[in-house]
Amino acid sequence: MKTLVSAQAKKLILASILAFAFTDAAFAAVRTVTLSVPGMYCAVCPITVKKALVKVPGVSKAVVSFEKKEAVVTFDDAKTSVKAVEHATFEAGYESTVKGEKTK
Ligand SMILES: [Cu+2]
Repeated sequence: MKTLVSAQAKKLILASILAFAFTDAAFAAVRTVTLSVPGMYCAVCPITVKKALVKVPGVSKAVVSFEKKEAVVTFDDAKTSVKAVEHATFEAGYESTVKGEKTK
């Protein structure tokens, strides 16, 4: 009886480890980077930058701050890259460089 309970417990532990691993894998590709966008000179600039960023396939979120002169971009690493995101702001007329990456 004792061994049966223990086997069930083991199964349960294994199941939760597997569930956790799958959840982690599903989110592993999502990255959030902060870009420095020094060329923004007025309140309309961040709107232009944001529009350019969300147009990139794979970008799910872009928060652009005129005050901080930076853009916080969340994207799917499997669909796009930091380079592509930087290029998007460049195409919109604003050069950007990666300042840092948020890690979970
Ligand atoms: Cu402007």
